[in-house]
Amino acid sequence: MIEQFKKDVDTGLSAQPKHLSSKYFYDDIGSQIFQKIMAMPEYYLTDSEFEILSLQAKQIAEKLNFYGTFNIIELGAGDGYKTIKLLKNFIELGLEFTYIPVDISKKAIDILLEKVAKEIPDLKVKPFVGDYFKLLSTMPNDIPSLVLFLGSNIGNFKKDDAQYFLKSIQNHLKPNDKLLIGFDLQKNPITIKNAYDDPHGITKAFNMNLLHRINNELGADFRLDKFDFYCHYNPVNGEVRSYLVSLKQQDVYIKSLDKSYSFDYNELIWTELSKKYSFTEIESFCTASKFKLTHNFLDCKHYFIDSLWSV
Ligand code: AVJ
Repeated sequence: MIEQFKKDVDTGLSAQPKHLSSKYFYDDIGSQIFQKIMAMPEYYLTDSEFEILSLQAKQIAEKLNFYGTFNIIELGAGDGYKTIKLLKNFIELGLEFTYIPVDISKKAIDILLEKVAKEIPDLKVKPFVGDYFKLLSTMPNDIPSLVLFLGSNIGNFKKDDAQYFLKSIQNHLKPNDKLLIGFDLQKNPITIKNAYDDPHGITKAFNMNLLHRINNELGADFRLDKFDFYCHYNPVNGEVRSYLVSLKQQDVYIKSLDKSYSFDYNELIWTELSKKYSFTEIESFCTASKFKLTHNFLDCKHYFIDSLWSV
């Protein structure tokens, strides 16, 4: 874990242009900041997907075509706020299933389990801490699975990586299985910009936490007041890109790598891609990864899609 982190930090800060991966945002502090992001009114993604899972659970259940018991496998379960709504609705509809939340963070799973036990005490839960594909390859043949990959988490992947990831999921599924995957749609660029360049400084804190983490875990001496946050949305290609900006020419020493890194005045570190999709892109992702598109579930504003794919 820490070895991979060290390696990725060294690679990213030695590269030209510099980059760090958004997958390292989510330590305990980062996960808490992300909860605050999801609660911001500007971060419409939460409300849009919540609406879909609240109001269209019955329609989703009908399209599943599952008879009898099934599994719901959630990849990167997070805090479960939106999923719990879906699970509750499914139970009210009389569906019978086991919920299998999967996350690499034990702490995230523990928090989720506590919440689920409180809100849906009768739910059958079989949590898994570890690699998504490890879990998928242990699933039995006799019971179908609905795999959830919600929240537009796919938006963090570059195109080829997203393609490879979806294809790997497809390879691990059985003929009756389904995938419900969230995509944030292209929309008025101002709406998108406001969701990421927020006036509260929460998204800035989310990015800054990466430097804080490198200081704490790798013994670096990043001076957080000498970096700022910048992000921008390009409506031509649907990409939100987030950066940290060096506010002066400076050197940063990382103890556990015993190495210094130079930053120019105004040099950028690219931290995140949050891709927004068109319908055509979603369809071609689906076909290219050998899935069949069963149905697109949209919120009333048409901001977000939960797309249901069959094997
Ligand atoms: C969790 C990847 C969907 O890209 O919208 C929120 C993370 N970054 N604000 C996103 C995030 C900045 C989020 N995802």
